[in-house]
Amino acid sequence: MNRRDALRWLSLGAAAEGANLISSHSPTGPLSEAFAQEKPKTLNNLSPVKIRDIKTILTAPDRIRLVIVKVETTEPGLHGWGCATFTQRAFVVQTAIEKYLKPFLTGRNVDEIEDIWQSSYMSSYWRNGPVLFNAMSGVDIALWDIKGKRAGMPVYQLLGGKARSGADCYFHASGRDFQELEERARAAMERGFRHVRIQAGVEGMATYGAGARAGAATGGAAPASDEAIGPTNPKAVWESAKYARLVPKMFEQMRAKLGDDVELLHDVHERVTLQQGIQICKDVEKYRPFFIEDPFPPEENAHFALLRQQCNTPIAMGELFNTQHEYLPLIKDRLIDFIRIHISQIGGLSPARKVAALSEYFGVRTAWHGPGDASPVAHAAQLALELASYNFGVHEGSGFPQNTQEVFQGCPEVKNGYMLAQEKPGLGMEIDEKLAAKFPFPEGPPNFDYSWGTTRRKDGTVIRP
Ligand code: GCO
Ligand code: MG
Repeated sequence: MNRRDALRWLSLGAAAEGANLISSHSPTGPLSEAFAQEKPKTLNNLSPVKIRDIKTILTAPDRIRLVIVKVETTEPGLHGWGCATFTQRAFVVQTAIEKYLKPFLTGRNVDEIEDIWQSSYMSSYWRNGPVLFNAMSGVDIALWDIKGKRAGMPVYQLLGGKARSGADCYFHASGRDFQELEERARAAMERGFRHVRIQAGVEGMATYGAGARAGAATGGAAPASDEAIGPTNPKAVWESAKYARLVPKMFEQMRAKLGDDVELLHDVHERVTLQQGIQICKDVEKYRPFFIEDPFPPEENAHFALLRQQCNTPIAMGELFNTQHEYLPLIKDRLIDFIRIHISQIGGLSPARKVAALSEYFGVRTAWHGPGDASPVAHAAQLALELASYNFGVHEGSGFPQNTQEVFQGCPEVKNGYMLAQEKPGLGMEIDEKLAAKFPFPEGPPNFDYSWGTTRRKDGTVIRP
């Protein structure tokens, strides 16, 4: 091509671009036209797709209160699903979505995921926090679902494609005693799980994740009467010293019985003193746990540096984190090995993919929070990120109960201990809204799970969850 042809080609290109800018109808005047997006080739001549409506679906197919967001668009039949599940404060999240994000975002171009996240983040002036971030997450994940559908590919492809065929999952095994725990862990291994979380009950104590041993105080259940629980009338009782001495014995027994092939995980759930947190991590080191989770509460992040100096036990932390102020120091100073963030808690897939990328450079792997109060939509979004991230660690979850699978059609499948993505555009899921409505939130005061904030020490002091 000689110089004259090149110049003619360039001027033609510029003219076409100018014309293109004039033709697009972005919502607010000439400036935004200047920044009108270069439409992807496949969508030439199609007007930008806008957010037409944002709906919140509250459903509890298996008694866990889930908050789902549906973003409907101006393109007939095109919508996206997102997870905004903050199960302990579901109604507040619903209000944040319906009263604030919906009017703020209706009419926006669905392609502008990052700007929608940033402008929503700024829109409340005061920002950072579980309610607003969960609300933003519902919209954010739904927009990624829509972008995958518009692109005709699964979301993991948008994030860089598969770095592995499936996500290795960990199974929750719990027992009121070691015998019961061993049986359940063995059953999980026979189902193909290579990672098993072990939680055992403590005699007479309201134990996290293991139900109480026979004759124990109620394990975090709602108080019998509507008598308000306070420092002078503790019901669900927890004292950590006995538990801190039991954990190494549990690991010793399970390692001896289950062998060396299985990866053993445990969640301390921040229910111990700082010294006990360190001691537990030191005492179980010889049993080579896959990770010990939440030895300290987020309020004591500074203690991880002391722990790091004393033992090499892999540490997982983060399900209670809301902001980078909490997770950045632990990641950049290599004080944890697994980041356990609840992705809707920080605002969805957009911020989570940044955390995944950041963590890779500091040797931290992902183990996103994924219990029953993360909906299948959140699991599908996490899975997309896990398939496309080099620094994947493990996926929390072992499949979805029947009712949940019927409401959330296209739940990711778990086979031989691996969670597998749906090879469909977007997140590959559809929610049966009619069926979802048949599972309203469980009735009865106070209409949220009661165990948090009601478990106390014998002297009545309230414990951290
Ligand atoms: C986990 C968590 C959960 C939380 C629950 C709070 O590691 O899975 O600790 O069990 O306690 O999600 O609602
Ligand atoms: Mg946990």
